[in-house]
Amino acid sequence: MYIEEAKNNVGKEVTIKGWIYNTRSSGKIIFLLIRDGTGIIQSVVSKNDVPEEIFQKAKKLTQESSVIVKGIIREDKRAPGGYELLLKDLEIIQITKDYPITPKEHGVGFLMEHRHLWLRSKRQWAILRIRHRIEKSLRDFFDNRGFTLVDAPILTPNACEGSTTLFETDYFGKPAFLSQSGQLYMEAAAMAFGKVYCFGPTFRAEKSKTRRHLMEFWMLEPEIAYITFEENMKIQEEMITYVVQEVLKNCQNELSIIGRDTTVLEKVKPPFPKISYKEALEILEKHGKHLEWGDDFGGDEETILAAQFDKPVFVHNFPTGAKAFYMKPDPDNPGTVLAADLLAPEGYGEIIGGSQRIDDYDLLLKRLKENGLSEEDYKWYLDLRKYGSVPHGGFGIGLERTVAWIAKLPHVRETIPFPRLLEKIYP
Ligand code: NSS
Repeated sequence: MYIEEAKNNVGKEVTIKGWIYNTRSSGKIIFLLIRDGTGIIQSVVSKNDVPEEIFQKAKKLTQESSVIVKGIIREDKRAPGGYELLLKDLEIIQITKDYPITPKEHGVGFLMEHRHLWLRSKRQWAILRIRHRIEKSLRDFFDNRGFTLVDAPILTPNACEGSTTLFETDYFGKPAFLSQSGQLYMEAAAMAFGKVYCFGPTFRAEKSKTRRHLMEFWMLEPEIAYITFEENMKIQEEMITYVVQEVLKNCQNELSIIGRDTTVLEKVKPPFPKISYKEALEILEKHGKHLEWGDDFGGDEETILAAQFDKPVFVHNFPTGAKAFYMKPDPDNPGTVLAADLLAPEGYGEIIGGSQRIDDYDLLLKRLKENGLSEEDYKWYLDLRKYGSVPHGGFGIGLERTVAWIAKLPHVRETIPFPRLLEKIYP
């Protein structure tokens, strides 16, 4: 049996294969907290109820020793989780000595060095289960709407999001780069399949050490032929609402383990507020942050903007110069592009970046050149504007930032099993 199935096994004798999370003894009774990956259950070893040999074995158990136990499940409101195992038999697989992570407090640096073990802790378990639910609900959202999953390459010949954050590698004597985004490939795929998405790791050599930046992060990127800018934002609204609802429905245990107050999440329903970049500058000015037209927002600015609303907020119509080469100019607002970022509430900031793409060949070529990119490198991408070009758009949602917000974590490093941070690649 897996521990999560305890409620269906009350009164039955079961076998649990797992590890000792913690032990506590009061003379004639030993309490073992056993975890098996699906949950934690308290197991009671009573000197009066088991052979002396089993009681002596139980006494030897240490944190993270691996065991197979047999016993009877009973309901007990006082036990953590509401169920308890009355131990009958115990097989020791390994006695663990000197497990480095003890129930006392450890610094984050130490825990990160032991990330391979830290994953076993209750809080990390809960966070990564929430991550899993978010990934699953994101996929389900698009699968249920007739999107085709198209995998983008990881090794790429050119940049999508600016050349300053590229990780370069050698590809048979020529430079190649780890993908910053699958977008350009999704634009090709959208012309073949209509509605597509990719979901994979992306890489950015960000020279910044912030609570929002990873060098390797996961991004889901939908791309849709014939979509309008308004429709693009509407899908994002529906997607975020769906994901939050799914987490609330399926992760109550995990949310309570990490102590997440869910009242804010319950408010996440459409419509989301929308402000223009210009309005955003005015809000920032009121909060003592002066930005010039064209300046990009940093973490501090996003935090201020996001904190003004109790739902995610779209910031749209950014100045052309502040954004990527492929974004379509807004004919109604010269000098700006049809791009929107979605900022998460509670001060989290940007979790989605999206836009309408340039569909005109000549304009795209001009923008490439203005951005110092070579026509030769982007020949295939330009082809898409030569053969049946249509209005289209899409967005990218950063998984780790979304997990950080939904789980209300202070830093993205706990949202991914093995984070790649500035100059840190161990374990
Ligand atoms: O650079 S983005 O704003 N946009 C793109 O990459 C587009 N090509 C997406 C598209 O339209 N298909 O990145 C999108 C999101 C951003 O909102 C963050 O949530 C996340 O990707 N992101 C990051 N997360 C963690 N660490 C880093 N360094 C990072 N950079 C972006």
